[in-house]
Amino acid sequence: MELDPDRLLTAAAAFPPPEGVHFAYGTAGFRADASILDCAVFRAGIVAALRSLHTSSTIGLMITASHNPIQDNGVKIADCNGDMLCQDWEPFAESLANAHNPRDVLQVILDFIHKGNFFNSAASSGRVLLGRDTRPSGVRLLNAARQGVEAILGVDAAVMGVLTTPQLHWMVRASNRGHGASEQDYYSQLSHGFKCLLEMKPPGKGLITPWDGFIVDGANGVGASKLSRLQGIVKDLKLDIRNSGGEAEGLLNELVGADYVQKERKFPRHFGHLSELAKRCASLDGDADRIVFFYGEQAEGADAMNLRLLDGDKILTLFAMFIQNQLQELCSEVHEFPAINLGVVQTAYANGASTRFLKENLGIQVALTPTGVKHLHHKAAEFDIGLYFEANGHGTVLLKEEFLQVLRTFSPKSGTEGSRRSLQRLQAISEVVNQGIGDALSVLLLVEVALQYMGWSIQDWDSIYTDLPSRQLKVKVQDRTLIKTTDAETRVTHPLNLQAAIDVEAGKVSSGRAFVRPSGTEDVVRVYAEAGTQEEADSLARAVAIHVHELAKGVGAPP
Ligand code: 16G
Ligand code: MG
Repeated sequence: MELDPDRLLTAAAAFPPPEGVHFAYGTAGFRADASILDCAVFRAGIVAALRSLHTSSTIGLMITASHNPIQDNGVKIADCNGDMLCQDWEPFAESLANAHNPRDVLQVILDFIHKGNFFNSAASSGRVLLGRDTRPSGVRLLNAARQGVEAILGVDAAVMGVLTTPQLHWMVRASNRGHGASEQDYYSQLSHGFKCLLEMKPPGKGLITPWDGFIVDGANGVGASKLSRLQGIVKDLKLDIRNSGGEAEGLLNELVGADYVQKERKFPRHFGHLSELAKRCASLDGDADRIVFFYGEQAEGADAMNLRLLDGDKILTLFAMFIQNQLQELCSEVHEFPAINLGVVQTAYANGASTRFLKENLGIQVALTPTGVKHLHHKAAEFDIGLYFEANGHGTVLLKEEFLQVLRTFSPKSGTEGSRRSLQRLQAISEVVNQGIGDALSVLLLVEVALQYMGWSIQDWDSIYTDLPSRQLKVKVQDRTLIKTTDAETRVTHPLNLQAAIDVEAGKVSSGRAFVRPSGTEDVVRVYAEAGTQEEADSLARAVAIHVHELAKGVGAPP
């Protein structure tokens, strides 16, 4: 590769940094009020271009602020496998975003190259796919990203337009594997896998409950229109899409979307009719990389409806059961099939009831990682089939390339027609899931399939286990980075004595469990508690929050 300093300096001069702002590379890139983001996005374009040269492959750059309000925006980079930017590059991206002027930008790049992070053998040409969600600031910021990419000699910026985040990740992955990588190819692959799975349903399955489709909250974001395109292709899926971003429907992420439903436990706007709410409902987030499911249940002795939430833990459990069933059918009859390592990955936020169910009822190994999709994704990639979900609804299924190869080439010598079908079903599953990143559209299809195979209504699915009552609180402290954790954030090592205090509090309630961690997206310490009853979970969370406030220099009144 060859750097053209003049080209870079001239391009960088058009994107001066905003005064007094420090950009931190958060869990998934840079995010801020859209009015101050041009410089950071331009420079993220440079990072994506260099990454493309370094890996000799196509890279993606997405303009979105996910579930944040409409006036915010952000930028995320998709790496060559369609997953998130390799973590070794995050400090570089952050230093570049915070360089004071064009000369410093050049210097940060040269330092990075000289430190050996950049091979001399890097390619001389590269390509970055650019996508954006529906935010009004997206057009301007995508242009800034394009200029950043083009500031690096030899790298092309391909503007893919309005996409969901997972669609862009999918395109990067497909393109680097030499597969068709257009938006149409995405719909074709997902719908093909879905159709095959429905066709291969064992006899008698899927007829127990009438399949009424889903009422879907599109969060007034990009997911709504993409889902409606998917629906045009997938004939067997009935969807009633609301909050699709029309003028009369409201603003992106305002009182709608997966984050709102999961955190507030409230119905999104335009889900008001009591008679409908017993039906299957789903909610996407603003860039459609998360989904949660829900339905309404008549509250005892009241007119109101309670919201019953089926979060990432429930989706994970459903998928684990569905995939395990396929494997069991296959392995019980096709004896020569190699042993398969199936595992699931959760974070400490996973409800204890889900973890227990997965381990004890299904006998599946459960790994825990710190919060943040990148951690879960990498852990899940270690299994032949690895499933991961955060409770907030972000997750997917990963099938190792070697395992897929076995599926493609294996020809069973024993077993029934049904067990052979399991092989094909696993292959079809790999078409429906997005192996780059969690994808609301793909998860919706797989949930429909899994429910039909199980013959379950949403209420049946909900009842596989009962969540332990939980409570989350936030504590404001002087410096949240002083809180240090270990064991996938389940234990605190600093401040000293805090863990001992948490242990004592957890021991005072039935089935008590609590942990604290500094947030990666907000200036607070988060407290999570669960226990046998809601009162106990509430009191445990409060007691732990008070200890955090005392031992970690809380700001303001104790919680
Ligand atoms: C980000 C993460 C999400 C995580 C959340 C935690 C990605 C794509 N998103 O939204 O996975 O659950 O941060 O936020 O990684 P917190 O650190 O403020 O609790
Ligand atoms: Mg999102």
